[in-house]
Amino acid sequence: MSAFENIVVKVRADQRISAEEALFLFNSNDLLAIGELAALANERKNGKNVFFNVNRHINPTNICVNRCAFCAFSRKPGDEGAYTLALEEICLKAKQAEEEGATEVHIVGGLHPDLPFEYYEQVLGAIRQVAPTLHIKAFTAVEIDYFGRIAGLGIEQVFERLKAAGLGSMPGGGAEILVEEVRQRVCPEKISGARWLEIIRLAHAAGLKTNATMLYGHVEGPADRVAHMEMLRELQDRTGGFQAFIPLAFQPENSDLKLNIKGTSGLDDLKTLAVARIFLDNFSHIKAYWVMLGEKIAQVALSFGVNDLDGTVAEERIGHDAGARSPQSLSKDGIIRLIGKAGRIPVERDTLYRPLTRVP
Ligand code: V47
Ligand code: SF4
Repeated sequence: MSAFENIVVKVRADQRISAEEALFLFNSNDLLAIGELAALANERKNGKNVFFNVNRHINPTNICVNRCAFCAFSRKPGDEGAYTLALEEICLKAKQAEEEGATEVHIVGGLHPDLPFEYYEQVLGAIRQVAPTLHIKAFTAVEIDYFGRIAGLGIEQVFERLKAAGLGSMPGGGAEILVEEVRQRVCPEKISGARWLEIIRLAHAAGLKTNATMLYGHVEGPADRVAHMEMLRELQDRTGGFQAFIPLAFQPENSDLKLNIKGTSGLDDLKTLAVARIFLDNFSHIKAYWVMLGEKIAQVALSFGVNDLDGTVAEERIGHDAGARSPQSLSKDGIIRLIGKAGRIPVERDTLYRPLTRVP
């Protein structure tokens, strides 16, 4: 049997493929065969259902002590375009989101040099007060680690305090590529891959669900992507706390990596999503984040193992500061159309993947 046939046999039998086999798939250009296998793995878990939610992103500040080479969002204090939202502005955005039918706010921002930990507690508390029906998905593992350091608290205490203030779950950002040599090249000041995994383990232990992302299409190679996913698969075996895996296609404009790196290709985007679906057998959901992929690739991805299109998003900044050509938000009807035209069943979900039945 060929190496590929061996993989087909395993996937059909619902068996786990090895890291070497995932690497073999990355190095193959037989996109349709890989996609077919990923679609099989996905349909076994999710049938024809494709999830989305109605959400809004709020980025309280873009001021950040780090300078990740891929990031076009962050600013130093006093830089042109540097901002920090007042609590009232955050409340206004949350209230408006709730009125427009959102069920979730997604809150992430820079590592601000001066804001105290209490500011972040106040952000959560204020949103809970003005928009009590919203689920608050907030703060990457990178921010949680930072909060622990600025407040002089252990990570368990940070989670206790944030949960008490209204934190419902965490997004999957800050993972980038967990392999240390790659991290040293693209985000040397950021917490290590091992620390990212440790914070997420503690989040899961505190009862918080999280996602996991992978920033690809910069200086990493296929072996780094596989090593990254293998670390996630191992942690998921231990905790079961990950909900979705989200590959983030690198957007090169306005970042320090711009000069020598082009954006990802459609083939690479689809292959990465498909290999992820096949390799991460213990993740229920693979998300195509249309903001970075564009609507068209995100839609085609639904035939390559993907079962989640994220949400309406509203006011996305991180990808658009880096030149993403997608719109800043999609309407609920627009997402439903994208999914329906791909022959799939659109299912509006809440943050924890419970299907919602409500009058549109
Ligand atoms: O951690 C930064 C990435 C992430 C660029 O969990 C870039 O549901 C592409 O994590 N090109 C933040 N990506 C976004 C994120 C996310 C988004 C949507 C849903 C969820 C979820 C999480 O954005 C950062 C970093 O990896 N990023 N700069 C760039 N130029
Ligand atoms: Fe700061 Fe996050 Fe941008 Fe890195 S990716 S510079 S930590 S905002």
